[in-house]
Amino acid sequence: MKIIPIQVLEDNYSYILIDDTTKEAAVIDCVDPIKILNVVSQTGAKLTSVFVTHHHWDHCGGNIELVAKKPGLAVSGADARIPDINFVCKDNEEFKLGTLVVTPLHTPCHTKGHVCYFVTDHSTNEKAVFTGDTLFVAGIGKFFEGDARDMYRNLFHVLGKLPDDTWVYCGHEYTKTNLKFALSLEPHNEALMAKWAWCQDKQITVPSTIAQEKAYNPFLRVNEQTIQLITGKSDPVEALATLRELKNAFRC
Ligand code: GBP
Ligand code: ZN
Repeated sequence: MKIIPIQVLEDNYSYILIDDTTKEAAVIDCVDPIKILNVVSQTGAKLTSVFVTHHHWDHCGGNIELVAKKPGLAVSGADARIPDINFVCKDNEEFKLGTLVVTPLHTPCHTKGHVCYFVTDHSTNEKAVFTGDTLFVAGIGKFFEGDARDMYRNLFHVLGKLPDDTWVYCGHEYTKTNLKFALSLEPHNEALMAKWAWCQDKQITVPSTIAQEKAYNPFLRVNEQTIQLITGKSDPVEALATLRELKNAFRC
């Protein structure tokens, strides 16, 4: 599979996902259809689908214009607030993009209808997950329509169960500010220091991997003693709630 990150708006990511075998393509989160169609046309692939992570306009505000330009697109998601949605995907119910296998993972919390898309290429054994505003590099999304218990499930029972070598493609470029917050909590975490040094001259910091996120993302480390001590919470769900509040208040 081929994945092309496209920077849109101030700090959003859209992605083009291409099945090398059939040249079928999907766009993950479309807010700037002109930009998307330009990139797709340069690849020679055929755009057949839109995978929407959640209903916020910066992730699907381009749907209507895109579908008007390319009638017949399959628009997948799990929230009736998504413009032009025509395929409501069920949790864990696989579908295909060409030869790629796509597993929608329901991850309610940032919004009630949030979906992450786990994609497997069985011809190369590559795996990728598009995490929208649920999991960022070194951070997570705000809890607009859920609570810490919901996010704990998303992080530890859903995304954290994916293979360690799954590539993580998130919905915003927030890496540097997320790492600053993480370093304020765990200044001696080696994986964190290494990621901080690595990202300094990078404009695009995706993808990471599930293994990397487990090593430096504080929200995935609420079962570690360091994070429990700093939050003063030995219950990981409570620690997660406290971390979210600390991040909301954090100014770098
Ligand atoms: C900052 O503090 O650096 N740029 C700001 C944060 C995702 S976008 C902006 C912010 O709040 N971003 C959201 C988030 O989850 N951030 C994680 C974090 O700060 O740790 N959005 O555009 C946001 O989801 C939106 C759109 C929100 C429509 C509500 C509606 Br309704
Ligand atoms: Zn959002």
